[in-house]
Amino acid sequence: MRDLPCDKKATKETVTLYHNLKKLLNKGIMFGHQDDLAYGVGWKYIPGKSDVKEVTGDYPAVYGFELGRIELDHVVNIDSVPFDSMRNYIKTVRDRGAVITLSWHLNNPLTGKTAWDAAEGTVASILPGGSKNLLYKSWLDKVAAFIVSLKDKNSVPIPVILRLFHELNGNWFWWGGDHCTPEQFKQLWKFTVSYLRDTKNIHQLLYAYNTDRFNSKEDYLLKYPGTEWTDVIGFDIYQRMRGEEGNKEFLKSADTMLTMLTEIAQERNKIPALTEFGYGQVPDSTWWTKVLLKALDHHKISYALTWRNAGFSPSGKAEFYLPYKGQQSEKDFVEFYNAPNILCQKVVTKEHLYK
Ligand code: BMA
Repeated sequence: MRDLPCDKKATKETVTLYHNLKKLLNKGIMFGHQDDLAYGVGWKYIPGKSDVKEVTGDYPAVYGFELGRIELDHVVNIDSVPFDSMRNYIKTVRDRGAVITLSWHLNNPLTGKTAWDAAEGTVASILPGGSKNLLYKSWLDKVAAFIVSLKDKNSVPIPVILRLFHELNGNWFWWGGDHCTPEQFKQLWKFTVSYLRDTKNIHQLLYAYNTDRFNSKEDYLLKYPGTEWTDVIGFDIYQRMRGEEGNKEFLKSADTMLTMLTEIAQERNKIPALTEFGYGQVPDSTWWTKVLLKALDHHKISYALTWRNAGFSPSGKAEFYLPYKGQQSEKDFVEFYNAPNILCQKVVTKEHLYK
């Protein structure tokens, strides 16, 4: 039988991307960055600019964008990126032959507050028969409309990896952890995929299931909706502890989880990825090669996506995960970039992932 994504009617380009992502597992790990083209540390909305490009001379191979607030009809997302600009970035990176993944910090449909408002009963309320099911469907309609508007220069739908209900085993989001049963989560997953795929007839999506840190394969799979409902599987991990001890802990944890993840992926014919990671402010000048690369480089995963370079807020708070010009880990990041199995745009463009 032909190996197809979980959408059996996926467009030709989506199926091609799916096969090429698998093929590329033997070549290396694509490097990704959230909101790479929109802003970085000290700048916003400068055409062509990217912190990855500033430091390495090359763009990432994977770009993450975020849908949060689309459900409210806002013109800008949760991180102030206009959806119209996002659409253009996505077209640009498709032209470059790079990979696109979308996340969605959707508000809590039961309380109207943010994604972090983990009110009990939210998941149950949006399942069919629940009081907020209609509202949830109207939100999915808005996501669907945005996705359908993603077309390349030949008007062909752009394939996108949709990373739904991320960090699903953590307790911080309303869909996470103890806030619903495994059964409810699986129902929510299947309902959402089926609504986008079968009701809205969208066929340009690959679906990514992703947890936060996990302890065992059983733990990882507790809420797994099944082979026929996912294409990419991954997890998110952040280094929270600084210094040597923090480095050791991160390396060991990431390495152990990547081993489990790649085994699960092999057993289920899925594409493994490190769907989100970071070490806030990268306060270590050799973290990229001495810690991250050591955790990653012997694992066959599709990509590793680092979170957004939001920069410094007026109050002096900083959020960034990648070096910018002059940041202490800049040189080491270039070394990381030069590692033979770390792939950025120059390599990936030549791979023709959509052809
Ligand atoms: C979080 C932080 C927030 C951001 C949110 C949604 O991890 O980066 O600043 O608003 O993701 O992208």
